[in-house]
Amino acid sequence: MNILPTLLAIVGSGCGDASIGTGPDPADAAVAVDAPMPCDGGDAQVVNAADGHCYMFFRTPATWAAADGTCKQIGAHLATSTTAAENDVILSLGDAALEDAWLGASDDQTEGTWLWTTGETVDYDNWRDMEPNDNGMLGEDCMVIEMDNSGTWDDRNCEARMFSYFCERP
Ligand SMILES: [Ca+2]
Ligand SMILES: [Ca+2]
Ligand SMILES: [Ca+2]
Repeated sequence: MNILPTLLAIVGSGCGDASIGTGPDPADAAVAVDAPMPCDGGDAQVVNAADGHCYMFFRTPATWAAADGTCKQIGAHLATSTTAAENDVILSLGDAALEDAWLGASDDQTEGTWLWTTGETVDYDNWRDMEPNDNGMLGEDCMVIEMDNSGTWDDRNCEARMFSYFCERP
């Protein structure tokens, strides 16, 4: 169920859809040079109608650093959730059965100071009660969105467990 059905445009969950219209016609190719990159990475995708950002959901679990690297390889970054509306868009793309997924924020540099990897400030926040808590001997410096808990956030150890993740491309 989409939370914001009128704001979202699901653009498909597979690759190589011939209906997208990126055929080899030379005239089309000339027009496509300056066109934005198609929103077609990962296992599922959504375009935020509010700003055109493309979000891609990767189901295969990875460490936070590996997920960050995968996003960068495709010209994206781990998703940054800077408004409640954006958090809903990201949540709508996820899978509650997978529980948690990485977002692109960390307090690895300075404990307790959360930074988005893009340099955006963490003004809007959606931490669950009592989080972030830097739990455990090794601490917790990487952010997940709780897909099974209305999209609240928690800090998790960046390497002890692997999670699914969201990439975002402006
Ligand atoms: Ca964002
Ligand atoms: Ca921490
Ligand atoms: Ca925590």
